Amino acid sequence: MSKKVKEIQLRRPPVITIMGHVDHGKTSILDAIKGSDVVAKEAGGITQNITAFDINFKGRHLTLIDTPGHELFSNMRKSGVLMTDLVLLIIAVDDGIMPQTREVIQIIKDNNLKTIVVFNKIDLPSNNITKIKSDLAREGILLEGYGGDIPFQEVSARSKIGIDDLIDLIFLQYDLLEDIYTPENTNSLVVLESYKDAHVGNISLCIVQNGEVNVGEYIYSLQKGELGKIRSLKNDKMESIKEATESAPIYLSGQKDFLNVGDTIIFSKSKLNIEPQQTNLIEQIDEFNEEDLFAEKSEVKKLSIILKSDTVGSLEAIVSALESIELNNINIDIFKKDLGDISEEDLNTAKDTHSIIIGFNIKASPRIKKIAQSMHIVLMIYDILYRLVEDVKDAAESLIPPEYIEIDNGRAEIKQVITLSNKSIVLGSLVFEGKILNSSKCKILRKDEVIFEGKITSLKHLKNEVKEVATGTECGIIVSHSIDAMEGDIIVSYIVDKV
Ligand SMILES: Nc1nc2c(ncn2[C@@H]2O[C@H](COP(=O)(O)OP(=O)(O)OP(=O)(O)O)[C@@H](O)[C@H]2O)c(=O)[nH]1
Ligand SMILES: [Mg+2]
Repeated sequence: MSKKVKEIQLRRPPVITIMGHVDHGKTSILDAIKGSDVVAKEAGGITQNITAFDINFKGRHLTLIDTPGHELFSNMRKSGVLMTDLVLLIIAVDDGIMPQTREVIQIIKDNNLKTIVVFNKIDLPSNNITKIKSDLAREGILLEGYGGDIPFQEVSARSKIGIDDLIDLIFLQYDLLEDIYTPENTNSLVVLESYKDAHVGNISLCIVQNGEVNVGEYIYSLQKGELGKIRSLKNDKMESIKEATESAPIYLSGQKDFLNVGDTIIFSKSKLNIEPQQTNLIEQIDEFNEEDLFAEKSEVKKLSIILKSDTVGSLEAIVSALESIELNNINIDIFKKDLGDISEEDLNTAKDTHSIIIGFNIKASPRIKKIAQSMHIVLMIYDILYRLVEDVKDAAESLIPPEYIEIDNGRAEIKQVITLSNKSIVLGSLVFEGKILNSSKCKILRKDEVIFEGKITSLKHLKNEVKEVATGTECGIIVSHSIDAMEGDIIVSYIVDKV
């Protein structure tokens, strides 16, 4: 056996990340490879989480990482390539190069990643592969036969055409790689996603980078120092395992703190001395500022939010989406962000800080909902991220005070100022434009200068109180408070309306 062949056989399994624009069929390709049906179980049919699976094909293992294609999840896409050997860039042939295709191409270029372009949905009649290939060349992705050496495969995830050829191509390309990534630290994991389970506590989806990880070993992060001992390990099928080897996707628990996405975790049978370097991503509570409570009175209004989510990755995606909402004079303030279901403590914080509570892929028990109702706290819970973002935007917009404009009804010229025995002043006037409306707002102008602003409290025509008086008609007008009007002044009757 040649040295090269032997070396390849000793290599860890390839880690492959599936990327591309929303709905181009990433999860369907994963399903076709796995023979499962993940897509059918996804809320709204879109992927909102990073997932990883161990695939056994003709006796060889490979790890597949599925990433979301929706524009809101760019952080997750970046963490999806942390440990990748090869990216599958999925392009639906009926759609071509789209914004997130370009985003992925940028990630590929920035990280100098090996790539296989996968043209999906070739079962569809509208098929632009030739054009897409030249479009890709313009984006700097030069395919084999198009001036470059980037391989490609045509598939239909739906009809399962080209799937086995794709897996063969993945192994072929991986075996051709000169160097495969080996981190400096021995015995390490990389964190793809973290979440909190009500029973188990902190759980993280990790890929084993180096070494064999075992239950009971100490774990450390460079950011947080010692994190405790591994209590349990599960494989991608959620079965308990005792150990896992390189490239394996595993669910790790036992860590006393949650692990940041992208963190490198070091594991060791014996205790190590690693001091923490960084503060948490999830701040428990921002510094409390009394003035914040009164921010509503100032020019800038504030929508204060307590955010609860299922995973660190989705929390990051929501925070960056909410931070990018730009509204004049409205400040969206995430007062607290955390993992897990809504608790009584969240309700108390919401009450103290005048916040609303927004949840993503988490629950509020009937008891919590009832308490929230009695405390008049708004709870909004979602399982589709872009709907959450739209609703927060609407909620923030509802804080913007409407703008008002004045609409003139008509104008009259004062012909005579009469003081009655009860000291009321009647302005005998002639309407020369539009209508004067009883009970409307009014202004009195003298040479275009406003000398009075108030309301018409009485409008008479031939001694009768009337609702309105039209152009060319004489009338008697009494206004809301005493004025020093003169013959020749102009009365403007107007209403105020929202823009
Ligand atoms: N005709 C056809 N439809 C496909 C094929 N592959 C996927 N689809 C359909 O395309 C839609 C999107 O597929 P997904 O696999 O959810 O796409 P995705 O890229 O994972 O989407 P996100 O994760 O939300 O970015 C679904 O309705 C699939 O049934 C294919 O080969 N042919
Ligand atoms: Mg998907």
